[in-house]
Amino acid sequence: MADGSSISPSTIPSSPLASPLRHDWTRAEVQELLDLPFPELLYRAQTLHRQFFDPTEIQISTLLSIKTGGCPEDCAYCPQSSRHEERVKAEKLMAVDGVIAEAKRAKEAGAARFCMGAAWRSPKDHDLETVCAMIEGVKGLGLETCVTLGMLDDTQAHKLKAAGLDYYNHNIDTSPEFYGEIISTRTYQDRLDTLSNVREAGINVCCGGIVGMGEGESDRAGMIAALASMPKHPESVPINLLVKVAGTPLSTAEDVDPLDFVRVIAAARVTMPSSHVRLAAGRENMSEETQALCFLAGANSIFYGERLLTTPNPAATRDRQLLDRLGMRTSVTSN
Ligand code: SAM
Ligand code: DTB
Ligand code: SF4
Repeated sequence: MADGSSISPSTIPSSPLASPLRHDWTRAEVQELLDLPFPELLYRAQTLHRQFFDPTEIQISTLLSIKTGGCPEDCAYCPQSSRHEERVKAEKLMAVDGVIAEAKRAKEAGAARFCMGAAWRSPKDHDLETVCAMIEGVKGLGLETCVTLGMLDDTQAHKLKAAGLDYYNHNIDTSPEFYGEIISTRTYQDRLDTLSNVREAGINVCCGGIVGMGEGESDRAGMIAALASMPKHPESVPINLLVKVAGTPLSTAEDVDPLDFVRVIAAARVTMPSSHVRLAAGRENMSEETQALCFLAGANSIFYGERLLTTPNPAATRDRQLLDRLGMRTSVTSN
């Protein structure tokens, strides 16, 4: 971290409003952002946030695991991988009716978007038909829809689009260089290929990653630079703080300094100013003050409801209280 006296004129533009939407961010430039004095980084993030959004508004999405556990992939962070000492029991794909009933509850609790996650490497064709029926039903309730089903080819992406899917979540998870330390059963390029199939089908992209997996600061910079140099920025950028789950290889990963986590949120906001930046997994173990700092740094979306996919999330009533304390409110529409 630089001290205030070492700020060079080149690291701080004369106007933080200069050219806000860029697609050519380098890792070195993002590293410079992460190294800025905290007040400077937050000022830049807030200035850009206000150009694109009302800083008092938070988008809220509710998650449901529609197919839990038994996943053949080896993602080191994930409790649903069948390759780890398994904590989560493998279940079958939920029935459409049960999913719609959960979506109704989420809507009544105030969610704007309903995100359905499946522990698959990629969906099988007959399962995809069922997921399409879920999307149609959830959309019929007036909720935005998001699914995360693993890798997709272009035909599958078009089927989801035809069912009315609004968003597809597929994370790059970390920097291209660190990726191989975390997952060996699919490549970083596989992730990019799915993202490009999703884009080409005309579905909005939800793509982000995880902080706290033992990556270096330069990997955090590399992850943000990779997201921010996509030809079109993901419309939603979830930044997850690793949820350390017993039985996974990352269960004993080192804690992240909360202020460093806030810096990653701010760097996402500065580099992708028109995207929703989601303070995603990890809030259960985060102080409300750190969450408030994340909102000040430009986070404007959260997962809402007491469960993520398989791990706990703060109760909706607690989140309502926190937003009230901060004088913030949930947004009715989102991108
Ligand atoms: N199987 C699909 C896939 O991997 O694309 C979809 C579900 S997967 C659980 C979705 C995302 O959740 C992962 O890409 C990862 O970023 C995030 N995730 C999973 N386990 C996590 C954990 N323990 N802590 C934080 N984020 C996690
Ligand atoms: C994302 O980036 N985070 C969510 C969602 N997309 C699918 C998942 C978080 C999972 C946390 C661990 C669990 O609950 O199993
Ligand atoms: Fe499977 Fe997704 Fe978990 Fe990886 S992150 S093990 S692909 S459910």
